[in-house]
Amino acid sequence: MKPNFVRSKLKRGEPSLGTWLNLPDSLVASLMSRVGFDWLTIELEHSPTSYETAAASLSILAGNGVVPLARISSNTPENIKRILDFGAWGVIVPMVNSKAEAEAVVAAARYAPEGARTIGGQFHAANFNTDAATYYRKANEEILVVVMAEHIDAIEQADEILQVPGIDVVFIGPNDLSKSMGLEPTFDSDEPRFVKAVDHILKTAQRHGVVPGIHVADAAAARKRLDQGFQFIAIGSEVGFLLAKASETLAEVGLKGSAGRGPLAKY
Ligand code: 3PY
Ligand code: MG
Repeated sequence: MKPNFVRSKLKRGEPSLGTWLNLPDSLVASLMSRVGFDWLTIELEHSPTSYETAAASLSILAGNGVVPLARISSNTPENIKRILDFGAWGVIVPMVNSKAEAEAVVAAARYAPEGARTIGGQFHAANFNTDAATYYRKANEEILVVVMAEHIDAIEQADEILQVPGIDVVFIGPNDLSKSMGLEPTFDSDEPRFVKAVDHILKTAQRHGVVPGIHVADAAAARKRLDQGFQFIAIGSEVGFLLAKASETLAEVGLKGSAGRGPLAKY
């Protein structure tokens, strides 16, 4: 069974960079798998991607040596089980705001005795280049379980949430987090309450031996978060990169036209 090298890196205390795949297209996954990111996350929360497209993309990523992850649409056993059975090497679960919700994530993502994931499927083992029996024996050591801290409730409950055994990474969603605090959605802010919330997750994660992660908008922000001690860092998305580069190129030419709209969102 192929080892999940991202999980190993993170457990050794090393950083790991990835990005988001929002487009429902396995060819895009194939192209992005050549860039050099350690991992790529198929977005299922806010994108139109179907399970069929996701499964094809997960297989391409695994085949090309990139760790295939997926963010599911909400924290249910069905969502977690299905994407892992379709071959994701890890699951990113949005809006985990309490200890009970974190326990539910682990129960769905890990086989007994750590959890209660049910047995079945073929693509999970195939994506790890192994047979089903080996997968069932070893999956708990390879699957990356990521809970998102993206609500003020999760900040307040962080100490309890991050004590739940079986969680590998806590990943901050800055946009939902700021919105839940009554602020404008943003990837970063100097607003003291936001800065304090991010710092609280970082310190609490480090205290409990959970890997701290965060979504950032660009390279400078990734550097800043790495320097602070974040390890699992997502930079924007493939759509963001596409729009940013296209806007920048057009702006550089400097002709006025329908494109005079300025740079588009980075996410
Ligand atoms: C957020 O910023 O809310 C996110 O979910 C980022 O992944
Ligand atoms: Mg979010």
